[in-house]
Amino acid sequence: RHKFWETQPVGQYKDVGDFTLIEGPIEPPTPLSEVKQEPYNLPAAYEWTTCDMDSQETCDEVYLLLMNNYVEDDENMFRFNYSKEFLRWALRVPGYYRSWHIGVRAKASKKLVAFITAVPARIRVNDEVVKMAEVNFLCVHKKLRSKRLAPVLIKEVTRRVHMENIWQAAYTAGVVLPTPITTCQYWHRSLNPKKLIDVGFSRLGARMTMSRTIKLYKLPDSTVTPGFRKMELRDVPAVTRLLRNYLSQFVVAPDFDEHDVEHWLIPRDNVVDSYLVESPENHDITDFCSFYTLPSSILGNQAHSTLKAAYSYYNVSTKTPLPQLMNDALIVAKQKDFDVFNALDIMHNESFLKDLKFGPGDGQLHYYLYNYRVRSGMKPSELGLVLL
Ligand code: NHW
Ligand code: EN5
Repeated sequence: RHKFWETQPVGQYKDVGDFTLIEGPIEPPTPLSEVKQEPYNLPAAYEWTTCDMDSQETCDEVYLLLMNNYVEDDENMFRFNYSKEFLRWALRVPGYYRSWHIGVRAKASKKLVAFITAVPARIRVNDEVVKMAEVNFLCVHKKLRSKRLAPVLIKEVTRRVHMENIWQAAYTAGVVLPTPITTCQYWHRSLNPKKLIDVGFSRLGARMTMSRTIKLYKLPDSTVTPGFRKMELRDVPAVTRLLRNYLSQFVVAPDFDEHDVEHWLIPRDNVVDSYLVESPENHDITDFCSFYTLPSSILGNQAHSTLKAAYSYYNVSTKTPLPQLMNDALIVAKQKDFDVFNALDIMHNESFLKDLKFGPGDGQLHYYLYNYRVRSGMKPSELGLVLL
């Protein structure tokens, strides 16, 4: 069934529900001297390239490859359109390796035709903090599909990760592969229902008119929680403490230090937004919420070309009830002109999804680990990790 994945150190279907298998690496690291020194072979017309995301020109090429060839929904109505600034943020992370930003070019035209990336991360699985690679942005040009190029890209990124003495990875996909550690559901909260319906992202409910629908999704003009404000650089120590403490309860979660928090959570225009609640009494930072900006191209609509979507990122509540905190996040997202607010059913998100009028989407997101086994039957609510 999976000619490539059957050969890889990932949980295999035959192992699902086998509780005798213990948690941890599937295979041990090999000595670095035994890691293949040369890149894997590509079909003769193609060559490897390392993509320097500091270069405006390379960043433009990557942006265009993804804009035209990256992930679509199951009916090919929308395609992710990660911005250049977003790609820079996602790829130039603390301790990143330029060699992990891998492209494939046509030798003749030098055109970029495929891409895959990894960035380093410390991920905790139960009691172990494991150095991993987070793999993302795997993309093969539409004209080169089904030629088994993806396994070559995956083997090459694996080789380059091994060269840095890292032996595990985390990744997500909308497709089922051997074998998910858990499967999450996408939920959507309409902010601009008229546009969502016009472009086919959502439908008018039964016995609903447009004006009743607009009224249903109306939000207050301003946030309601006293002390709710944008996160600033001076908040990094407090937010790190809040987040580390919160994430400690999940089975799989990132092990963020202050450098990570500064990179991943300091607000960046049109990339990531973070808000917190500072107690008006004692100035304690008690709650935190964040979302990232990921527009989608609307394929073949006359009136609209982009759908502006916010994706729930990391949220922590200790004083403000999570539904109230997230309602404030919806209010700022609406102020910033987002059309929809998306969230997965991970962490404690289920506690606000229904109350805040999110509805389940038609997409799922499967989470995977490479060369690491975890107890099977993990629930999405036990997951504390968001990948972009
Ligand atoms: S998921 C988004 C992936 N990208 C897209 O969906 C973009 C649009 N599609 C494409 O560009 C987020 C192509 O369809 C792709 C496949 C390139 C997806 N993950 O070349 P062939 C990520 O980026 C397997 C993993 O003929 P293609 C995460 C498939 O099962 N494997 O197909 C990426 C089959 O293998 P099998 C995937 O359609 C994580 C083989 O590829 C996959 O022309 C990567 C077919 O290859 C997917 N999303 O190209 C893994 N989609 O065994 C990282 C298909 O079933 C692992 N396949 O025969 C860790 C590495 C690091 C380890 C470090 C220790
Ligand atoms: C990982 N880094 O399918 C990325 N999105 O539900 C790779 N559906 O937007 C993995 N089909 O349900 C990506 N509207 C996997 C996801 C790929 C993209 C995808 C889904 C997630 C999505 C929308 C549009 C469907 C269009 C037709 C959807 C319904 C919204 C409705 C709003 C009102 C309340 C009920 C729900």
